[in-house]
Amino acid sequence: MLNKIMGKMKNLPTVTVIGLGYVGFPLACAIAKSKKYEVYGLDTDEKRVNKINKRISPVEDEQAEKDIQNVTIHATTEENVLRRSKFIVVCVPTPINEERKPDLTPVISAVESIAKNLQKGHVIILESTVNPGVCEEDILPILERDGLKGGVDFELIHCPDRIDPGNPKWNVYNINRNIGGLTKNGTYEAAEFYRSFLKAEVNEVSSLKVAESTKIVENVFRDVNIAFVNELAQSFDKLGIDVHEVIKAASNKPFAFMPHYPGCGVGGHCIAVDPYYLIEYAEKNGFNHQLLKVARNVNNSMPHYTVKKLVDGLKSLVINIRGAKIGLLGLSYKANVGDMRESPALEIKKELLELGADVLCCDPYCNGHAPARIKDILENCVGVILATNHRQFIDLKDWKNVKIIVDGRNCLDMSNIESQGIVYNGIGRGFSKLPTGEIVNEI
Ligand code: SAJ
Repeated sequence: MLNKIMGKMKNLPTVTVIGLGYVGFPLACAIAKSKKYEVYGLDTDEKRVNKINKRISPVEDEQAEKDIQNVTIHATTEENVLRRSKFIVVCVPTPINEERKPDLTPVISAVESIAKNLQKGHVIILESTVNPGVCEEDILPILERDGLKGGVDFELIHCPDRIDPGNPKWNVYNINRNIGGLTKNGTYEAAEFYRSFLKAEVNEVSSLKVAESTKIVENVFRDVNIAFVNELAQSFDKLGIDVHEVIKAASNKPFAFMPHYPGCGVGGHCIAVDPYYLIEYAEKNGFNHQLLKVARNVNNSMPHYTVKKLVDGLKSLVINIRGAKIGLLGLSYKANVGDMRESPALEIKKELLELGADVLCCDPYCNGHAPARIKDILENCVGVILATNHRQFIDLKDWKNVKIIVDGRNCLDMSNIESQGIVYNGIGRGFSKLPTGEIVNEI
């Protein structure tokens, strides 16, 4: 109570976070927890706003769910709150459209709201992941439309988010940040703002483009390395070498090797999306990112590769996929979260249905979309594809009536499965050994 009164008496600087999702909401909590700012949250989703004002977290985030109990965030749909904010932080999605082209609509809409309420002294910070050039070529012209000058009347900053949903160790407080802006002084002022509520290092870089490029490079690095092991898995499937064991062995090299793991595909709103932002911008500036495109194609081919393993495995058991009951374990894009954006499991489900399979989906984190229980699948399905390595699936032992399993995340106990006379196929391991021990080699 005293803090509240003191806060009012101290006339704290005001911060507005635009976009109260898995990036913006934990950030707003962290800023509010410092008790150095009056924090507003601006979102177009009324339900989300009402939840926050009732101290309910709108996202699955352990730290934020705790924080919201002890901090005050004034959530609103009213844009005029921007007028009285010193700092405005934009944390809206940067998706791709049907043609896999960048879609800046949410960013532009947030920037238009700011432009309508722009004041001298505003520090405007974009956290959303964008390709280099977006701040200066897409955002700045909108903000300067009515005569105020960036770097003079207001600051434009980029501080890319690094939230890793579901990560128990790394959160908004302890993940290092990079920050760049139109001017050196503006970058310093924004960096000091972040340092006032974070424990992590805040590294000032020399420009907006360098800041925009760091996050894209981090995520493209991951996509290319995943594509490398996905291609390796397809090669080692032919060679009968367990790629999972090879990667684990290579990981004991104490330097110059960073393990990534093959799987049924790459999902999520970061790794599966960010490369397209750089590919598109580079192309517009005369460079063709061949490697990035090949990596995207390899990763996008993995859902089909996974379904083909099931179809070939069923064939070797003289079972036709048409009409067969097939269990799909997992719909979300990664373990222990309920986010299905760009999830490879959705591609797998679509192809199974197109092949005429009778598909039962089970995902404890997306049960509105995947109502089947694990036991329904084990008792009724002849084939199973595991697409997401949720904790509820990885220790499954008694597979009851299942005849073939395709382990899309190489996370199941292969020897236990084969000891039950079930055909096991991983991604780069397992090779569909029949109960007779013969390997089905047309895969
Ligand atoms: N995946 C693989 N093999 C791997 C790693 C991931 O197939 O070796 C798949 C996952 O199954 C998933 C997709 O790739 O479908 C993305 O997985 P992810 O672990 O990269 O998770 P994301 O998308 O939540 O990525 C976030 C990113 N964080 C930010 O953008 C701030 C990313 O930069 C992080 O590297 C990543 O978390 C992380 O390291 O966990």
